[in-house]
Amino acid sequence: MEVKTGETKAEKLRKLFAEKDLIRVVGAHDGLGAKLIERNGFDAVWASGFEIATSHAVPDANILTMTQHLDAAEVINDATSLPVIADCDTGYGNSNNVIHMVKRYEAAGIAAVCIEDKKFPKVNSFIDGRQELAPVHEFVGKIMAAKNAQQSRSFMVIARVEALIAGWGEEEALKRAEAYVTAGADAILIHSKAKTPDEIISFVEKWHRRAPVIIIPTKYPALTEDKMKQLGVKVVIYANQGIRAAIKAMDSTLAQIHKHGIAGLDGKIATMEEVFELQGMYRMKEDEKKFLHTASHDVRAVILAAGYNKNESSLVSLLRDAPLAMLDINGKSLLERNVATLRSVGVSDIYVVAGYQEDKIRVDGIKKIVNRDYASKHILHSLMTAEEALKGKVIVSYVDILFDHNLADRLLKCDDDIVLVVDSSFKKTKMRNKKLDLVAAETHPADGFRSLDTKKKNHLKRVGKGISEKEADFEYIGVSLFSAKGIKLFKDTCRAAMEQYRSKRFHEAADIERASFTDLIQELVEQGAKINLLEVTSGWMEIQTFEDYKRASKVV
Ligand code: SPV
Ligand code: MG
Repeated sequence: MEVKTGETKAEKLRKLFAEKDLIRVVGAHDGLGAKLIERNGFDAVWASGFEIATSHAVPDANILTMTQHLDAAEVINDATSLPVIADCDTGYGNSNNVIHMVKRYEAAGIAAVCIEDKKFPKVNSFIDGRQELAPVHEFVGKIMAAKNAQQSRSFMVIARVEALIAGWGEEEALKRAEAYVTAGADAILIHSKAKTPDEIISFVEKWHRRAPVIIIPTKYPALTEDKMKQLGVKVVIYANQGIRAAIKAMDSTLAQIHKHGIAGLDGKIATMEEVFELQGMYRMKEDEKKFLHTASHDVRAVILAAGYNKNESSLVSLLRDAPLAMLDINGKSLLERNVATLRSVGVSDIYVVAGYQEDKIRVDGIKKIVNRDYASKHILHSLMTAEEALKGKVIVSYVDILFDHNLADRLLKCDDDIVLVVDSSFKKTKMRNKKLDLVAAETHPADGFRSLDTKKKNHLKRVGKGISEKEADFEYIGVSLFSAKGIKLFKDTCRAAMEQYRSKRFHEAADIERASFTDLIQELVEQGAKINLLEVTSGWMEIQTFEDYKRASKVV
C-alpha cells in the first residue's frame, strides 16, 4: 500500500533510517494489530513469524508456508500507513526460494524483508535444542540473491545473525555480520536469548556501527531505549508483546464469561464503537455518502394516506370498511405494494400519515403518524403532521399512486433540491373525471419526440388544478423528492405560510388549513425556488375511481 504522499513504504522506512535515532517497531500478525501499533505512535510494524504461527495455533518452526506468511503480511500492510518489515524466517528454502520470496513481498508493498542464517526448517530462537546455523557461504548466497531480485532501490534486505542463539559465540557473530553486509545486506539483526543485555551490548560495541543494527530485546527487557541510542542501535523490535497481551486478556475474559456470563464485562472489553472505528466502518460510511450515489439507505419516504375522497362515489362502498391505502390489489394492499417498491430501491425508513380508519392501516415495518384532523384539514396539514420525519433526503408520495421500481430508482438518482415527477401523456389518456394537478413548465415537451438526455433540466413555472389543459405541459403524478436542503426550505416556507394565511386564501385553497401540497409548491416557485421536473411517461397509475381499481387489478 502506498502512503498518501506518493512515497512508497520502502522509501518511508529508508527515511526513518536516515532521520531517526532509534526506530521503534512492534510485532503483529494481522491488520488489527497493525492498526493498534500505528494508533500508539510506533514507527513501523514487524510481521512476526512467531505471532503469525501463534495466530494459526501452530509452532513457529516453518510449519506455515511462504504464502501463508505473505498473506498475513499483506493484511498487516493494508491496514496501516506504517512501513512493514516482514520476518521471512530462513527465506523458505534455498536462494531460489529467496528470489521468489523477495519478488512477491516487494510486489505486495512490504518495505523490508528479514532472513535469518539458520537451516530450513528453522525453530523459534528461544527453543532449546536444534538451532542449526547455515554455512556462511550459503547464507551469503541468499543475501546476494535477495538484493539482486529486488526491483526498487529503497527495498531493504535485513540479515539476521543467529550465532549467539546457536551458542557459536561473539566472534562468529561478528564474522557473519561482516560477511552479510559485504554481500549487500542493508542492516544486521543480532539476536540473543541471554537474560541480561551484556552479550548484545558487547556485540554492538564491537560492531562499531558498520551497518545499522536491529535488536529484539524479548529476553533482556532491562536494556533501556536510552541505552540503545547510546550504543547506536538503530531499530528495536518489540516482537511479540501484542499477541501475548491479547492471549491474557481473552483468556481472563473467557474465564469470567464461563463463570458469570457477559453481564459486568462492560468497561473491561472494547466497545463495539471502538471496534467499528478500528474496522474503518465510520470512514466507510463517510465515503459512502460521497461516492455511493445509488445508496438510498439514508432516504426516507412519507406516504400521505390520511384523507378520504368523499366526492368519488364509485369507491364509497369499497372504502366503507377500510382506507384506500389498504385496498386489496390481487392479494396485497396498495400501501404494501408501494412499501415493497420503496424497499426494492433501498428506502426502508417509511412513514405513513394515516387519518380515515387509521387503525386499519397495518404494514410490517412502517411508522404510522396519525392526522386526527384529516376531515377538516387537507394534504399540506397531513404532511406537516409528519414534520419530525421530514429530514434528510425524503420522498413524499400520495397514497393513491401506484408506482414501479424504475420510477423510484430514477427519482432517487436526482440530485436536485426539490423534484416533482410529472407525466406529459395526460393529454392523450382518456379524460378522467377528477381535476388533475397540472404543471406548466419552463420547457415544453417536444411533441412527438422523446429525449434520451436525462441530464437536461426542466423547471416548474406553475402547478395547480386551475391551470387549463391548453396551458399545461404535464400532470403532477403525486410523487416528489426533496434533498435535506429542499425539505428544510419546504418546512420553513410552510410554517411561515401557516402564520400568514391562517384564514386567508392560499393559492388554490380557501385557507392554509385546506391547502394542498401543490399550493405550497406554487408558493415556493413564487418565492424564487427552483423546482425540478422528472419527466416520465409510464411506470405509475392512480387509483381514484372504481375503474382505476379494476385496471390496477388487471395490470399488477
Ligand atoms: C518473531 O517475532 O517471529 C521473531 C522474533 O523472529 S523471535 O520470536 O524472538 O525469534
Ligand atoms: Mg520469527
